[in-house]
Amino acid sequence: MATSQPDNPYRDLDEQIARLMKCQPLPEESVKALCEKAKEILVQEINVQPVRCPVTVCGDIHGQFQDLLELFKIGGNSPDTNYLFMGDYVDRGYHSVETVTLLVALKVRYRDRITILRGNHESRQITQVYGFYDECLRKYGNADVWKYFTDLFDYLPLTGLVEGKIFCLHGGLSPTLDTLDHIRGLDRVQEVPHEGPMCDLLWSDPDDRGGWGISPRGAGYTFGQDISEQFNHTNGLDLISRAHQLVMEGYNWSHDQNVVTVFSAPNYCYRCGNLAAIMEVSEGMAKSFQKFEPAPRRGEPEVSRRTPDYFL
Ligand SMILES: [Mn+2]
Repeated sequence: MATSQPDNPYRDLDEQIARLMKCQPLPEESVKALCEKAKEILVQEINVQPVRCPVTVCGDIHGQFQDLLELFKIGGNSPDTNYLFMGDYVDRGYHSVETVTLLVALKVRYRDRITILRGNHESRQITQVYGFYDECLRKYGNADVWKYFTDLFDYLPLTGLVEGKIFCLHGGLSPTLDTLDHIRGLDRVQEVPHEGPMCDLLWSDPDDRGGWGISPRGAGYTFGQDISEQFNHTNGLDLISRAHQLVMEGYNWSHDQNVVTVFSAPNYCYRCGNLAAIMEVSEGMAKSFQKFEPAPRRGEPEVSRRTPDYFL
């Protein structure tokens, strides 16, 4: 009897990942199957998904696929490096399809090595305005792939918790959520609502003013240092790590180091001139930041894109 190599049960998925790493979209049927598998995994995760260190925490990507490859060059490849992504994979950039497909494929392949949270752009309504819907139509000729992904987005966890100490989420705090247990109790499997606790987690921003404020974005709130300090104290946290805002150096401490903003899309929208960053959390929970510049681009149009209105 001939000895044969045992079949790699992940052969197809590994081939898909290799293809995606070359920025080639998958066939529609593969995306459908991938989203079904991802849904089975994500439904088992909870609203405050526990994450172990060491882990590298990343902010907005926004379809900047070449810059995501640059991120992996700086931070290490998945699964050699554990990753926690804080949302906003799609919209704005030219490669939302390849970006979100790759991250979802990595999640399916290495579920314990990568955590993908929901951002305010992982939404049916927002993606119809800011690019992902149009990109799906352009690349697939119909909206099915957009529907597979936006149905999957409903299952993404809202927040992650690194070793019980670093609370990670896309936007910020909510006046209706005092404790992590409140967040654990939310029913998250739905489109991002226009208001309320789930909306706030994905839309809010820290502010220099104390207390709660009206957000200029039209969704979520602004919250002051007093709010962050109280939340961290109540929940035994060291730090709130969040994304959602362009910061020119790629990361930015605020609220006396109770809050850090991490933004991982360099030269955002191919025009903002900012650095990107990732936050590495070591085995001993030490934090260090790696900054990076945009990947060199070839053959992509140097057009000016609409400036994101809600950053103003
Ligand atoms: Mn955002």
